[in-house]
Amino acid sequence: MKFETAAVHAGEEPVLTAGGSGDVVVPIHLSSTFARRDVAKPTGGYEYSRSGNPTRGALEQKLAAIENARFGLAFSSGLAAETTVALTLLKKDDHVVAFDDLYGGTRRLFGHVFQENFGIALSYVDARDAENVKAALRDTTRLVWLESPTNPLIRLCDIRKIAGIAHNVGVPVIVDNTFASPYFQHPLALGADIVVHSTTKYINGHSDSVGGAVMLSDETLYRKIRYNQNAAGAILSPFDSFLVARGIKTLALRMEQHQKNALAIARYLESHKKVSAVYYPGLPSHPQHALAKKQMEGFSGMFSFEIRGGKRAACRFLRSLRLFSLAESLGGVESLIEHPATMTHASVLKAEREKVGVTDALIRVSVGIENTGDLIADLGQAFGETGS
Ligand code: P1T
Repeated sequence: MKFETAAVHAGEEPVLTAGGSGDVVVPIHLSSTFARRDVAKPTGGYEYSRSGNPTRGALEQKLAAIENARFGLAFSSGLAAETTVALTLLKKDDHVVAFDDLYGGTRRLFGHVFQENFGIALSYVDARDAENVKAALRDTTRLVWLESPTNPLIRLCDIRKIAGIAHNVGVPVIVDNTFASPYFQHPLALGADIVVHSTTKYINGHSDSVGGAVMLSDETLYRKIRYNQNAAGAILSPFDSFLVARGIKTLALRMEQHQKNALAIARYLESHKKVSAVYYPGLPSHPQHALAKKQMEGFSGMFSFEIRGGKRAACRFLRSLRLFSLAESLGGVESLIEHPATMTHASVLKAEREKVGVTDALIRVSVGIENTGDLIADLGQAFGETGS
């Protein structure tokens, strides 16, 4: 099955046999518990909705199908998915190598929770150069954590190369595929062991559900993560599972329009006198444009840019927009814009932020699926009001 077909049908084949109701859309099973006739025989394999729920199960099949994975798991948030993966793979005194440009919440989880509370050692490296990952590996390294493209600087790393380096010493590679979406990048096919997503973003796509996902093909590891998900209780509700399954059906269509708009707007900004830099992997000027073309099947709808005039100009510009909402999050049908230094990455220490390149002039854009001309007109009028 090709992507668009799996996105519509996986996990939702109508049951036409006796006892089935022929629903073409998975029902929302709200029951928190499931009755059984015999003590040792759960009905249909279901016991209690934290351990398993038919609506969540349908979504999990769809999640696996769109990442070409054997298994999928649906979590209550992206960070719940990340936490469960980390607590499955890490023990006290273990070491993690991570890309230095990551979502601020992921840095907070590793830096302030796993490092401070559980003695996990952390090395942040610029993974644009795979040799930096190699140099940071220790005998105690138990996982390599990557985003590609990264949040918020839209940097890429060579997933295949890094997976080769890490696997040489038996270390698994986890890729947060949120920015690319499963439509534009398949990290498992590039050698990654586990993919994580914030389904809050492109996968659900309508800014009306917070959720997370883990996709992988190793059965032993899947069973361990599933066990810990149930132990920790980090599950997606039946209603959210329905919403996410519905969102996935239009993922391919949405991603094409996100990309079309992002490319047009990135080109517009690149030639704007009030913009000093645009970071979008679809632009030939992006230093990793060649890697993007090799590793991704498209460039997605996320980019960031630096406005001339620093934080003052950034704030004035952001206040002047009418169509773009000034808000955290990304990947919804509506265009969102934000200031990473004071919003999504405020929990990262200023010195660390600036070392990576998240300046006060940086603005991050999640381009929606609206009309391209309307979006460019809104940016134009906001530039007009900056007066810088
Ligand atoms: O918000 P949550 O569903 O828990 O997902 C966390 C997360 C994980 N990974 C990436 C790459 C992310 O961007 C996020 C969440 N990011 C935002 C809310 C944001 O505006 O960047």
